[in-house]
Amino acid sequence: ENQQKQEDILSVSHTGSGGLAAAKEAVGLGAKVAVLDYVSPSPIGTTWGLGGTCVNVGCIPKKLMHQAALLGEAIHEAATFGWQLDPKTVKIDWEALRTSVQNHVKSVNWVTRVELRTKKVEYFNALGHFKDAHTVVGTTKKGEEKVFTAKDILIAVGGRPRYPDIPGAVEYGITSDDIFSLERAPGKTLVVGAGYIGLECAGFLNGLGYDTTLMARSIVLRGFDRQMAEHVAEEMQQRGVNFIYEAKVKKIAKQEDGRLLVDWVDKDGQIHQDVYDTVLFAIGRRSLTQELKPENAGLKLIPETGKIDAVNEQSNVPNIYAVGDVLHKKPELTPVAIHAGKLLARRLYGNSTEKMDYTNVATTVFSPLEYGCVGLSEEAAVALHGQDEIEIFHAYYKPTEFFVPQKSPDRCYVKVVALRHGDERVLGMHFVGPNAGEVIQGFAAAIKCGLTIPKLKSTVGIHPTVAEEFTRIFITKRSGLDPKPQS
Ligand code: NA7
Repeated sequence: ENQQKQEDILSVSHTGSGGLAAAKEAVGLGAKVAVLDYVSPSPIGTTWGLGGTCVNVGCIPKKLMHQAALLGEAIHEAATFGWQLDPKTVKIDWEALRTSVQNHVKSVNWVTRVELRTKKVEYFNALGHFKDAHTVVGTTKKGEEKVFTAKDILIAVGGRPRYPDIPGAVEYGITSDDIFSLERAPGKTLVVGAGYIGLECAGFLNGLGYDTTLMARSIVLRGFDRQMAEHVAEEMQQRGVNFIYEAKVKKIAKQEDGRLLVDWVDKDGQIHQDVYDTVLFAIGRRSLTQELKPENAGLKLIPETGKIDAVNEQSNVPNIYAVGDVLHKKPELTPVAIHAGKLLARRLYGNSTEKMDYTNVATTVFSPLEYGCVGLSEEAAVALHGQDEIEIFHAYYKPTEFFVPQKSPDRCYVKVVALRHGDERVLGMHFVGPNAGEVIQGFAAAIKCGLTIPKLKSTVGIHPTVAEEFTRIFITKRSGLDPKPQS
């Protein structure tokens, strides 16, 4: 079958957040839209349904497993509040957790499918590649080809986890593509990579009670505020995650008992061996752009990363656009892709001129003690404006709910990065503590509105919350005063 399909816009997208958002918006504006979607199985054979990384192997299952870990913690605290239970008998049933998580994911897959149908977006389960700038060939699982021509083409294929080039990595390692649907309990786990995903996975696995080691080749959370990143890592260490810094895995082999023998080298070149049940790689993600045969359309990629250097989501080919994780130097975050996709559709098929603003996007690392931030890190602000022009407000705080179970508040910390002179505009806000995402979201809106230090200080807090800590800041780093709580 070689059927020619003509569209206004074709989204090659794995039905990820960005592609879907653009497709639905474009249909609403009267465009004829088709979406190509295809998930290649992971090396161990994991595959999934509609909705892309966020829904299937990212934000959604991650948040649920994080929540499962938090609940485990809460059970232990509950006794101090008078709940009669025996914490010693409390343990996680991995199969039950996985089933619950996957049931939710499947329900979202279903809703996505129905939505595409009701919104009249044509959906094809086929892997796309360019024939020319207006033509894409989709190949189905059975090897059948369908040809699509479109006025505009949107690339929103996102990325997949990378594997290191070492013996045994692809054969025996897993990634975030596999962990949320893993058949067996992960057991003793080595997480390799200290980015967002590595920290989150190590955090919830440790919280669920699995012996967890995180191996970092350099620092944790590159690109984030250094002090906050260290807080997150120290807190995880305190909770029992074993950190190995400046180390690299050299080889993975399978023992006769099925467990994995890992050779790794430390910073002095010393070789070590350890046995794990699971090795999870979280060493970054690769864009799926090469598979698109971009050369056939004249589409240029950044050679080192395969990413697309778009201006207002438009690539070097005028009718080819891109949103989401395939974009060069843009945040790899679902809501960013959704927002950019919607605005692009409105510019293409509505009369809008509104462009995507990629600055001051808030985000949260769902580490056991969460880290939410928006705007500039301390380092970035100083690099941009100079030390003399930047004021850093900071404070440690004790969440009220930490007192009864006598939880350590050592790492609960807020930091506000602001201009020191003029209107004292707030450039960045950083929060380590419970519900960091909920806390930082509202302040992100305030920063969009031009929040200043006087305005923040004149905001009345809600007591007792953790978010109110931002309204109580008065100690600057420059003053040298102790930011620890006095009580
Ligand atoms: P990131 O944020 O790119 O982090 C990758 C991490 O893996 C980082 O700590 C890297 O260390 C480390 N890394 C990279 N290559 C290797 C090799 N070969 N060996 C060991 N460690 C390595 O990727 P994530 O997957 O965590 O997250 C990607 C996005 O998904 C993120 O933006 C979120 O939005 C969700 P480095 O700092 O380079 O020394």
